[in-house]
This record gives sequence, structure tokens and C-alpha cells, in this order.
Amino acid sequence: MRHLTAALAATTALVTTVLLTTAATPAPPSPSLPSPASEPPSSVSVKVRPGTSKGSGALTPIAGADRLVAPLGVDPACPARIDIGLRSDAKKAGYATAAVEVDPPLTASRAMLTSYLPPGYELSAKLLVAVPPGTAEGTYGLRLRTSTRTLEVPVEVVPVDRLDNGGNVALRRPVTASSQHTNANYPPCSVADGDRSSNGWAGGNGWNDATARSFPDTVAIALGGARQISRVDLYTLDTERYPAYRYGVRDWDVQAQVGGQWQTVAQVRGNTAGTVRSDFAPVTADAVRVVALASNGANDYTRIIEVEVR
Ligand SMILES: [Ca+2]
Repeated sequence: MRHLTAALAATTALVTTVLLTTAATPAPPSPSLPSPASEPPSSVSVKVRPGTSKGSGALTPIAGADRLVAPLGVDPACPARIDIGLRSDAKKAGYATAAVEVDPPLTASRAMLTSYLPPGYELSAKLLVAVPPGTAEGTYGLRLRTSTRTLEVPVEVVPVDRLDNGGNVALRRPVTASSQHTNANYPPCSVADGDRSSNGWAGGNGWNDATARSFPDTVAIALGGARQISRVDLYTLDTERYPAYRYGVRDWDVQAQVGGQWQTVAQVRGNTAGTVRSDFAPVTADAVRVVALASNGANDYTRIIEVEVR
């Protein structure tokens, strides 16, 4: 009975969080009063979406990928992330709960996933998996366990130098920025975390500077040694709610650090798109930076989701 009470208390607390998150969702910010941090951080929210129940009674743990690559030695503000969830094929609504377990020394951002679920519904949440310094390379276990089923997702701990970067030499390299907005989660390292999606803005997937209506703002990525590069792709904030033509970066210079000197290798002006590719004559550089000169709409902040360098 004590177990049941504790479980119900935990469930109630989480359901309350979900309801509050929904109720507190603010109206879109107006151009004159931009509020880039007004969305609740997505990393702590649980999303529920409808579906059709198979009526089997099963509660199935699900994950957004069949494995997770967790780089070793990266900024702890940008841990590896994976979507996890539960699907209810029950005949009736009820509480769905799974335990989240990860092999030490890795740590997970939640120990439990739980929500009230109607039949056929799925719940999902972001799980952050941190790799403490000194962790040995190798494959670790991540398990999502219900009372009857367990989903295993292997977590591969790999040093940055051996990541499969798809040719993007900026992936998971050290990032520094001129400033960082601190009223939500906008770490500079998020521009090199391999996640190009703007969804879940303010939840750690992109960088927002801290100096409203003051430019330039800069974000620099060290490339881990001298690399020949000729292309930079910039992903600025661009969602249905926060479209690039109102909230994205408008004007910027792309600079490469060559022999200790910053050189401008490309310039973008008047942008309204979410993604911009800049090609330039090859240079051998050990760092790249974006110098933001203006943003769209209220021209208030620089918001960058990802920078890829090839
Ligand atoms: Ca990102």
C-alpha cells in the first residue's frame, strides 16, 4: 500500500507539471516585445499524442532511435539526447509508468516516465544522457522498463575525434559565444550538437545571445586543428511559431581563423530563410565564427540552432 501511495504521489506530481505546462503556454511574442525565452524548456516537458489502441492491454516502451551516440569530453551543457516514450494499447485509460535506467557512470535526466494515458495514446519526453569526465569508451546500456516489458537502447561512448561527423568538422567541437541569455536553456555548445531542429526552442537546442538590440554578436567554433574548409551552413531559429523571417538572423559574416587571423570568407545579407549555405574559396582554418550583424523582426537577438562546417 505504501508503494501504491508513493507511486500515485509521483504520478500526480508529474501530471500536474504537464497540465501547468499546457496552461502556462504564452501567446506568441509580439514583434515589439520579443520574448524568446517564453516557452517552457522542452527537456522537462512530457508530450502526449493520440492514436488508435490495439486493445491488447500492453504498455510498450518506445525510443526515437535504436542507439544513442554519447560523445566523450563535450561541454556538459550539451549532453546527448534521445526521445523516449510509452504507448498504451490498453482498453481503458490508466497510468502508464516506466523506469529509466542507465549503466553507471552515465547519468540520465530522469529516473521515471509517467503519465495518465487514454487508450492508443503515446507519451514522449526528451532524455538527456550525461557522460562524466573519465568515462571509459564503450557501449553502455539504457533501459526503459515497464512492469512487463523492457526496451534496451545501446549508448555508445565515443571521443569527439572518432565521431562519425558526416564531414561536418564543427560537430561537437568547443564553442564560445559573445554572450548567452540565461532565462532559459540557450548554451553556445548547442550550435554544434548535431541537432538542426528548431523544435523545442529554449530547451537547449540553440543559442540566444544576451544583448538585446545590440550587435555584433559572435559565436566561434574551434575545429580541433587546422582543417581545409569551403562551406558553412547556418540554421537559424525557424518554426511555425517563431519563423525565421521574424526571429531568425538577417545579416552575418562568416569568418575563418587562418594563421591566427580572422578572415571574412562569406557574407549574408537580408536573409529570411531558416537555413543558409555559404560556399567560399577553400581556406585552412582552425576555427570558424559567425559574426551576427542584425536579426529579423524586432532586430533584437541572435538565435542560431546549428552551424556546420565542411
Ligand atoms: Ca543544435
